Amino acid sequence: MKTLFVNGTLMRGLALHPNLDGAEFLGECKTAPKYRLYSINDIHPGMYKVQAGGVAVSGELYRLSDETWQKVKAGEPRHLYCGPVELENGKTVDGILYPESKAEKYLDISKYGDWRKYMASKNKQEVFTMKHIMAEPYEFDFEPKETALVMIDMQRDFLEPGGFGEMLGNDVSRLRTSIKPAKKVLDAARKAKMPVIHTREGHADHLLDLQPNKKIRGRGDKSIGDLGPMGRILVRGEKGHDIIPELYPIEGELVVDKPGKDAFYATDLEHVLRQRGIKYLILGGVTTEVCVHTTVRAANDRGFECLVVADATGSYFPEFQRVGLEMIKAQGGIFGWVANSDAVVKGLEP
Ligand code: C5J
Repeated sequence: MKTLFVNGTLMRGLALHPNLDGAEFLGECKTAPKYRLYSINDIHPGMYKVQAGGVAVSGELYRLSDETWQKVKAGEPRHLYCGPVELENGKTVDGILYPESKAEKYLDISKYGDWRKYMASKNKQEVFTMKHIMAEPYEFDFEPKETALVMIDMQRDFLEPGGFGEMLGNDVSRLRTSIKPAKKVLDAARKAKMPVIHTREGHADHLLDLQPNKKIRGRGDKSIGDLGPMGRILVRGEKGHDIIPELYPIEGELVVDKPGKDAFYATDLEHVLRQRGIKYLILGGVTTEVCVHTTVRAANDRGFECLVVADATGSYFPEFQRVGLEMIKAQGGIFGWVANSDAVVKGLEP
């Protein structure tokens, strides 16, 4: 058994640390005043230890089985490390620490000492300035501070020759036209310091999160979990499951792993968006009629205003691409708005 300090989660570990599934919540606590706290693109907090000028950081304590502890260590990005964290009561436990060199480029929020207090104060102080993107069926009005870019499933298994999409008999070049426009929008969002979230469709290596109907659908020789040219098909950690190099997430961007077509199903996406105060989503990705559509519909039902970047999406079927986009903006924008990448990039300019 291990005890782990987690800085600033919001829902007793369930929120930003899916790796903590199965951990026992022991209570809230503070560190000794020896740390600095950073906001990583306002998506999650990071902290590191200092020799002088540190503050006490609020967080939560968990008891973990050895197996969960291994999952936590394996699940954190490579540049994060687990190390000893000194608590206010003098005890030392393990915690997730951020190297000082990596934290430097992010906003120092140490004076709050608490991720939740920082987020609350931010929401109060900010001056809101609506912006517009020329879209269909009419202008998309959005508040940049409440907007996130969501890139859906830009994975090798869907976009690259040899992947699952091609094994199913599809022509991947139809999806690859979306890469350049998606990169333009990604760059514009990064420049505008807008939160960026990438999703990946896939399953744990034990496949216990794979519904039997999804496993057998298609009646192909091979299906999800079987060995393909890029590793086990749509299995997390395999080459084919990862995001294509052209659109690879940069540090601080959130990657949401989803077992379904809907990015809200069995993920913490909604919680992350709500706690960040996000109300508007700009979406690209593949495929238009499957995961983009399912996610946009789910987001719309949850009250998010969705703009789909037409040329940053793609389908293996030209008619589905056209009709998929039509359906979003039909009936006065029944699911949301549609615009081209140029209009989105223009709308994101300062
Ligand atoms: C599919 C997806 N098409 N990301 N997945 O199976 O659209």
